[in-house]
Amino acid sequence: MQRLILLESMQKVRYKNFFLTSHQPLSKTKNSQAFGGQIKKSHRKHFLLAQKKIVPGAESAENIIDEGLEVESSSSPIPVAKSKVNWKLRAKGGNFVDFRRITVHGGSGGSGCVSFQRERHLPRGPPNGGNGGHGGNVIFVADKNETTLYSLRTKLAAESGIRGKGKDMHGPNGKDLIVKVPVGTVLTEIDIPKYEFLNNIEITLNKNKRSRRRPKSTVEPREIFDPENPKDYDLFAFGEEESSPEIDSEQTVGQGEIRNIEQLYELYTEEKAGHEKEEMYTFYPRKTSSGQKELMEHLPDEYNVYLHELKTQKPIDFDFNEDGLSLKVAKGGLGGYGNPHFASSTYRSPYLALNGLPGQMRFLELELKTIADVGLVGMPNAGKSTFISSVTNASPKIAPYPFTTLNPYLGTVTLNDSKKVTIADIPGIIKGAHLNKGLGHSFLRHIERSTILGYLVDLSKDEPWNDLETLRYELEMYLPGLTKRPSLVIANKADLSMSSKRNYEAWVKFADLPIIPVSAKNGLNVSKVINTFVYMLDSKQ
Ligand SMILES: Nc1nc2c(ncn2[C@@H]2O[C@H](COP(=O)(O)OP(=O)(O)OP(=O)(O)O)[C@@H](O)[C@H]2O)c(=O)[nH]1
Ligand SMILES: [Mg+2]
Repeated sequence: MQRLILLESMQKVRYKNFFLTSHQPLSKTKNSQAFGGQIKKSHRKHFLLAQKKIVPGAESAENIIDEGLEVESSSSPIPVAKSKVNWKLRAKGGNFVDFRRITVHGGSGGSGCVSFQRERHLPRGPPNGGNGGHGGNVIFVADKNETTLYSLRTKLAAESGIRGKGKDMHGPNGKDLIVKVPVGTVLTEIDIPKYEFLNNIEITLNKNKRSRRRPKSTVEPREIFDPENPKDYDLFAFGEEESSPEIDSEQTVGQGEIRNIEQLYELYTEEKAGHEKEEMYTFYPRKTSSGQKELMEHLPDEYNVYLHELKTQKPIDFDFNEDGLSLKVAKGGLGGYGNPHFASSTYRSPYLALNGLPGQMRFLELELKTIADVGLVGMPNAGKSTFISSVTNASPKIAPYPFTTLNPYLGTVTLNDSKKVTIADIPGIIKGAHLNKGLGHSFLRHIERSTILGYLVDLSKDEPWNDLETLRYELEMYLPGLTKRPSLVIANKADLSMSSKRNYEAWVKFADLPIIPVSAKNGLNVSKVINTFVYMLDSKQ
């Protein structure tokens, strides 16, 4: 709890920074008003607690904060950046999203047109209705420049095709919707969401407005109190049997009353199936001669193939594990044929055209699982971010409190022979992470796909091997067999105290994994770790 408050107060300080770098310099009182009076003494106190614990010259910081907010901003560990960057800092990783459920909808096809050529001296010309355009598809493409699923909309729909027009004017096709997703996104199709909470709610679907009224009770209320009738003592049981008879479900649906959303859906499709054939056609002017009925018997081949494909389609399960991979996730509906398509030697003036088909609708689950050669696994505050920023081009925030990093960061080390090793800084794992404690699952999913595991342990702690055991236990509980991957222990903060040295000497005697003592902060021994990673990667291939 206290940690949370600490983090919160740090956050507030960040906000202060933001406002202070904005155009008008705010006075102390104005500034606190800007947060609805949120920056109170209590917050400052918590901030100080954090400072006192970690920063040696905390007293001076206290004075500064008490004197005024303007001065405090300069003592803050966060660099004052341009407004755009500041905006990102304010969000504190809020823009990073690695799990989404979305709906995709292909565009509907445009309808075909019923039209005939009409000229001055040609009163009954040939049919010339244009075809409708096809609906656009929804296509997902893996893009290495994308890092989060944040910007994806919950409902994605491609453009619909335009209907055909007279004079053989075909409707244009709807544009495909291309959606960029980060590399490492795993896509799975899910069922139509079930609204189980609605089972307890009675839904009424009445086509007839009149039937919406409550049925009148057929029983006349008894006026006279009958001492021998026990029901007369219970006012609420009065007329109960007659006014609310039990309705069996079949009857309910028949009457237009339904109990839950599934029934509603079934009813809808049943109703639709009845008119399915007719609904696929446009008639003009609403006449169905026997000849037209014959035409309706056979759908065009293209339609049949399309409908068959839709019916036999398997649920999507796709991994965008490489840049540029693409997948069509929702098909656009076919455009309908215009009336010239139905003309034949026997039936020269067809008064019907095909409607466009609706686009495909799919419910998808997207999960972003970072792909890296090495995944750094460690307790909060062990120095993972310090390590990655000392060896790669990544620059995650480093601060002396737990859970500084809330999203994975990817860094790349380019070696002399232009080989590249990608390393992922994964947020801290705590005891019980496999039970989703401390946002465990959202962090653990990023470890799943690392080829090598680098356990980063704080060597200056008492019995640091316990941390390693906790980490391994959590990984194994999350995904059995995960710890069997090639692994290495990076014993960090070896510079910190004599206890680090003692711990290391004791640990190597019984350790079952290679341990490399490093000081990430001072960049000592880190190249040794990278070389070991390269060796492990090479021997795995
Ligand atoms: N003395 C010393 N301090 C270190 C070393 N490595 C990291 N630190 C300090 O340890 C603190 C935490 O470092 P981070 O890199 O933010 O730790 P983290 O593991 O990324 O922490 P979370 O993101 O919260 O999980 C910082 O104050 C670092 O300066 C080291 O080798 N020696
Ligand atoms: Mg970190």
